[in-house]
Amino acid sequence: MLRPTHNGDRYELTSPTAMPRAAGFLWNRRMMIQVTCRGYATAQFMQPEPAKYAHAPNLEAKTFMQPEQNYYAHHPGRFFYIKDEDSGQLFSAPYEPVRAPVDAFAFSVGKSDIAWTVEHLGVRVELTLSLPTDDVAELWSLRVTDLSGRPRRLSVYPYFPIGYMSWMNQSAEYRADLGGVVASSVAPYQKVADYFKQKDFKDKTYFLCEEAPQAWEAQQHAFEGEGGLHHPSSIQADQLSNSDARYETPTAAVQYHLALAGHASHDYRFLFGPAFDDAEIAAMRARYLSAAAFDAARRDYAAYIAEGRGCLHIETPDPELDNFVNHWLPRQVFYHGDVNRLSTDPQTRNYLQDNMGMSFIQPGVMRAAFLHALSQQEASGAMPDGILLAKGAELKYINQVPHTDHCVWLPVALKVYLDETNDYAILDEEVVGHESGIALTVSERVSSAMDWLLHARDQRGLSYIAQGDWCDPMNMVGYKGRGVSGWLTVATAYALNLWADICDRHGGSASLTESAKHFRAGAKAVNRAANEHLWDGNWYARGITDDNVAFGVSKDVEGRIWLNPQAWAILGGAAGEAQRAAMLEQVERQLATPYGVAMFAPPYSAMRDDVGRVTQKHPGSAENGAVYNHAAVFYIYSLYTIGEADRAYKLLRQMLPGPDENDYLRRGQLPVFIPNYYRGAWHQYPRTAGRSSQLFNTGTVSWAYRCFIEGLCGLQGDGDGLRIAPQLPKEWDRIKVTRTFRGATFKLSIQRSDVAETQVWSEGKRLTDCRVTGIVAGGAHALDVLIPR
Ligand code: CEZ
Repeated sequence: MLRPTHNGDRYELTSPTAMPRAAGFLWNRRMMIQVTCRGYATAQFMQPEPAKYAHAPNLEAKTFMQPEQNYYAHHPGRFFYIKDEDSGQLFSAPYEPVRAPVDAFAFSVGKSDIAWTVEHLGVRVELTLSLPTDDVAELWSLRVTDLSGRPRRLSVYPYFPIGYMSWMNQSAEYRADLGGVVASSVAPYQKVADYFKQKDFKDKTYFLCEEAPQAWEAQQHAFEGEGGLHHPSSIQADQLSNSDARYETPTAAVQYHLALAGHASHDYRFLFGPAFDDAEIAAMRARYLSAAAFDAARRDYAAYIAEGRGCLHIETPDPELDNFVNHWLPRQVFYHGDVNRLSTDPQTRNYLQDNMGMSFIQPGVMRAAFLHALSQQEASGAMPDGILLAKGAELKYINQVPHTDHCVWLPVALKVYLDETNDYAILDEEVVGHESGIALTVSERVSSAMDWLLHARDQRGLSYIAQGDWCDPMNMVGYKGRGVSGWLTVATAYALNLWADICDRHGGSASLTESAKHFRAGAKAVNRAANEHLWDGNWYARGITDDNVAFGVSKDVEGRIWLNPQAWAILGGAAGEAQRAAMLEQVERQLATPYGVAMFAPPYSAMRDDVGRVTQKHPGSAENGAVYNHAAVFYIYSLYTIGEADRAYKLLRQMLPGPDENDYLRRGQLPVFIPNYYRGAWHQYPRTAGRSSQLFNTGTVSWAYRCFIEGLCGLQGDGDGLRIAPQLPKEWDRIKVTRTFRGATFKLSIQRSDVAETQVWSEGKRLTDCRVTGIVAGGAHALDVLIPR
């Protein structure tokens, strides 16, 4: 039902019904599209805010990308009906809207294209979707082949619904001069000022056909008639009716009469996308709509995706894991780092962590992003809620709600970058504040952010939460100005310690040495406060509300134990050994599920108005006690820092769907990305536990990649060297690893042996401290690593 193909470059699903929401996604710097195995699609492009060119049939709310999207018959999608003109039988590829039980089905997700092969009624339909690298458009190719061996008379109908474009003005017609259906609209607005903002919008949607069709429908109702999408009236007729849409819902459907000799094939190509005017549509046609241009675009786009190939290749006893780590995880890291989730105002913590992942792929991108983020630092040292990326961009949605954690992510992300590059010169770089015009060095700015964190604490020494921390919907713990975050408190200690280390390593100046002392002392004080006010006996509390009620504590019936404070108390050093042992045991006892570790438990069943809207989400979904992978990966990373190799690996593996079929079915997702969550509430709602959110936007991936590189394989940059300290799970005897690092290639064979401690051998010599130095770009190192049994 499910298998990797093409040496892991593709993943194939051979049923359209087993995992109906299984999807793949493609993106470039201007657009992204997610398509399900059954043909439903969600696409958006940047102008510069996210916009759509294929809409739902009703007025849609504008929102950020949501988890667990539902699909329904009229959901936007890309469909191809095939009618046998001799028998009158009908089916559609990939599967919707007809849902005929097809004879053969393969949904094949590649890194730079998505393809289907569907066979029914003695006909094979092959579809491929790819994107150009720099334009907004979908490139669709369709091949129809006879399998029966006899001459065939078919009708082929691509159907690309365009949906409800605008309540002000929408229409569509077939344009013989442009060679396809063109729908036009006016993006709705009411304020005069918006007219000037929107007047250059791409308000047209085109569906262009390389080969002119025999007939078409441009109006949704004319297409469907009384037959409905399963058996559209216009398809029941001999010929589509050549309709137009005049303030009626536009659609794009065309008809080809196709006579095929036995075993013969016919190829079609289509272009679908938004445009400003006819001239742009004509230009897109000229640029892309031919066999040669499709091929060129495909090669070009594959080269773009290959830029994200990552720095790690593993061969372990788990081939499914290898496939994910070698092929798909770096791709998802690259997506986040290269296009910032296609947002013009990414949340500061997302922006920093997404770029943190780029340290492993294109460190220059992380460097530039880090400087850019710092340029938006406020005079107080605080970081804003979001980082503006485009001219005229504004803080939207959650970025209008004050969160207090954004400074924490500066040293966290910087540490990964410095380990990967040893580019300590970045600390002396001057960054001009975009509002103040004042130039300060990176180290001055990070120090002032750390001082802001130290300052934003109450008289007990605990960090204020305002209307949220890492947990966005935890908006009512501190909205009156007094509530504190347990997680942010221990995370502040982690950030301060990280920054103190960085200052020390950079060394040189007396002021940096002073800073290191100052922040280390600060971290100590913060940790002391955490232990005094937040330690609940076996774990740390999640926070203390405005009205001085500790929550996330043993007496809570819901929301009793949260993962984040435990993970970051390990990282930041608040937790001593005995505390860690107690926490780990409780996490296992209360938060473990077969699909990963839950973010907290038990989930809330009703509003707690001193915690906030997180408690109003459905129990087990999203932040209300799901296996929220971002939180899980913090914990996993923290386990690697204390040598808990087995616990860490178990949870890391659970983050990926599979490898057994039942697990795939339950998660409902292909192992080509990590979703932001799997449903939790394993005890309360076992039926839905494990279900994937299908949302591939998640801060998880940079950390997950880091866990594989620095944790499992133990290959972490360290000043001028590479430290080697693998942490294999006990069930593994040996692995092979190839890691590129600072331009050099390391090939390692890691195996268990009768040694008391890890030994690293290079060309017959044992390295004294398991650290390779003298690394030069282009160099090649072959290492034998022996680890204790
Ligand atoms: O957004 C993510 C954020 O992008 O939620 C994380 C947070 O750390 C990330 O920065 C945890 O809260 O507002 C909401 O209720 C949403 O659920 C968001 O919190 C959530 C999005 O669904 C994910 O894209």
